[in-house]
Formats: sequence, structure tokens, C-alpha cells
Amino acid sequence: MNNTFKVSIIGLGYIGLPMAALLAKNHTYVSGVDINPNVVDTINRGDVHIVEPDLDVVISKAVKEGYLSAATIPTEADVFLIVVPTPFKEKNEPDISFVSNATNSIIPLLKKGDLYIIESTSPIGTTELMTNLIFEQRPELKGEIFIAYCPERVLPGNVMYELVHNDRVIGGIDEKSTKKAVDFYRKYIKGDLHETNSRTAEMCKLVENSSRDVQIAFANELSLICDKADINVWELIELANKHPRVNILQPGCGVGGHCIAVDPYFIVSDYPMESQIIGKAREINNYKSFWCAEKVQNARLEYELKHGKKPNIALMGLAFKPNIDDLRESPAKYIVQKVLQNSNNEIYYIVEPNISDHNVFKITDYRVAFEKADILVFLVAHDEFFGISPREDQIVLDFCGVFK
Ligand code: SAJ
Repeated sequence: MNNTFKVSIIGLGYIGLPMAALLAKNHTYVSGVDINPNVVDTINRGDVHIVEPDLDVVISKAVKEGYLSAATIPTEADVFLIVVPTPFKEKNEPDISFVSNATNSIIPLLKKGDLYIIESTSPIGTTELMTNLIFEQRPELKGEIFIAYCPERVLPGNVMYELVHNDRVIGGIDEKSTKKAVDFYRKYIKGDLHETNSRTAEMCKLVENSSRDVQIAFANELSLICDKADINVWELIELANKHPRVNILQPGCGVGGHCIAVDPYFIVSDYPMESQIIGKAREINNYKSFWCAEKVQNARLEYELKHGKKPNIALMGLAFKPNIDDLRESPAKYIVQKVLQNSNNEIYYIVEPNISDHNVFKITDYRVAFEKADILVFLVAHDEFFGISPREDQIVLDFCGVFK
């Protein structure tokens, strides 16, 4: 690859766009492709459609300097990066149709010496499947192009830093593909680049998030036991973690987001008999949200019995984790919905300090909700909530450790 090589990035979302920004910042010509014409227009204007610190400045400069342009259809390039979503079909089975559609769209453009990389989180064997798809249509390219899998590992909110500094796992369909992909990433990434095969790299991404899910499930299971045993789970975990080889994570109101609550199913759906712990962890973390909703119901009924009137209830937090505005797969949102479904003319205050307006929920300022509530339900440990000191007359349900 010479200095004037061109990279085509298929999928300009949460990972594809920052990746385009990183490459363009390093004076690589990038042609970004997205099926959504609004996304394409926004980027070509030098704007961004996703919120990520520092991204807008880099994109605007890259477009102005001519290193980045976007289109709805791919054009010829030397490197093709597939960074599209892999959502779910029914029964938690991964849907790789975006990956195959993206691959099909670039197959006619491939030429000898090109590098094709999948970054999308994918079930094991996807890179091999795509390899077959490519060679079925272009048999003359067998042994002439390079194919690899390299999962992204960045944390939303810190993408522009982590993209450069995190280690990467890179697995080719053969050794020369791995080397070629490593050479490519080396130009932009300061973290270590670890070489393996494509199946291991695919599994590695799924295992990273499953491992976290399993560990959180353990903490959530402890919280259920401690609730029955009348033990403060936060204190318990802090004490157990004093052991040099114990590191228990924190319980919460469930596990959300578009990665940890999702990726384990990619393993479970293909290997159901073998992935007992991984599958059970998903169940426990989902059950924890249901359990929290039940707890709110019980507290409400107890209040009514005791006081002979309906309580005002503040539901504190909607996001899937602290200090963000992202509600995707949010257990807090699920709990709020469930509680509201069973409501019986009580007054509910829904609080999310990171969102001012929502199309379904009426958002209340956290100070107002706190003031008016008889029952305070803490679902997400947002920074704002740590300053609150509940009154004697208020009932507190703390599912996220605000009052450890
Ligand atoms: N959570 C707990 N207890 C904990 C830690 C987290 O209940 O002790 C909950 C959070 O509240 C949240 C969920 O887990 O609902 C997931 O939050 P997170 O911050 O752990 O993870 P994500 O989904 O924002 O990002 C993860 C990261 N993966 C790992 O840490 C292994 C990130 O590095 C990945 O890039 C990202 O998934 C991804 O795209 O796969």
C-alpha cells in the first residue's frame, strides 16, 4: 500500500464514523458509505449525526481538507472496512444480513491486493462465510486478496481516545491476511496489535462482553441473596474485594446497552448446550430488572396500607448506565415502563438529568421529584443523585448503590 491508498468504510455509525475520522486525520483518503442519505448529507456538510466528544471537529476538518467524503454506494478502494450493525432476529438470533449486504455491495469493486476487514460484532464463522461469498462471485481473486476480522473495543464517550490507544485483536483467514491487516492498523493505532485467526478474533469480542455480563450477574445474584438475608450487598462486596484475588463487580437494576446485554446471545444461540453459564447470566441480569419492578410495586402497596393514601413515587434515572443519555436496552427504562403499566393513579416523577425532553416520558427535575416523593427509587447512579439526603419520612429503594 502506498501513501495514496484509499479506504472505504461501509457503515458510518458509532464506530464507523470515528474510524473514518481517525484515518482521515492521518491523511488517508476515506470514502464513507451509509445507506441513510441523511447521514451522508450531514457528513458531506462537515457535520456529525452522533454525539461523541471531539468527533465533530475532526470530521469537519477532514471533509474541508478533502480526506473524507460520504456516499450511499461504495466506490473502488484498496481497503474495505465493514462496520455495520449486527442486530437480532426473533429468539435472540444474530442477524448478519447487514454484513452480507455490505459485502455484496463491494464484491464487484474488489481487485488483486485489496484488504477486506470486518469490524462488526459477529457470530463465530462470519468472516469465513463472507470469504465464501466473495470467492463464489469472484473465484479469480482466491489467494489474491486479504481478508481479516478485527473487532472494535471502544467505550462510547471516550471513543476518539480508545480507538487509538486500546489494544486490538486481529485475525485473518490466513497468515498473510493477518499480517496485511496488522500493517494497516499499525498506521493509526498506538495500542498493541495481537495476531490470531478470524474465528478466535470473532469469539474474543463476544467473550469480552460475556465475561463482564457473567461477572455482573454474580453481583446481581448476591444482591438478591443479600436482600433476603438482610445484608448490605455493597458493604459485603467491598469487604470481599479486600481479598487480593477477588474482584466482584457492582449489582444494579439489570444490564443494558447495545453490547454487554446483547453479545452473549451470539454465543448462546449457536452453542446453547455448551454455554450454560453465559445463558444463565443473561437470565439473571434480565430477572434483576423484573425483580426491581416488583419491589417498587410492593413498596407502593405497603405504603398505601400503612398510610391509607397513594404515594408519590420518584423513579430516578432512565439511561442504561450512569452519566449518559443513552436509553438503548436500558433496564431502568424497562422498570419505569413496567411500574407505569401497573400504576393505579399514583403520581410518578420520572427523572433523567441527562435528558430534558422525551417523547414518551414526562421528565421531572431531580430536585423537584426528590422534594415531592414519598418513595424514592434509585435506578441509575447518576452524579446528581449523590448530593441527595432523603428525609426520615421518605422510603428509599436503592438499586444502584447511591447510598452504599
Ligand atoms: N453494570 C453493572 N455493574 C457493573 C458494571 C456495569 O450493573 O459493575 C451495567 C451498567 O449499568 C450497564 C451495563 O452493565 O447497564 C453495561 O455497561 P458497561 O459500562 O460495562 O459497558 P458498555 O456496554 O457501555 O461497553 C462495553 C465495554 N465492554 C467491556 O467493558 C467488556 C466496551 O469496552 C465495549 O467496547 C462495548 O461494550 C462494546 O461495544 O462491545
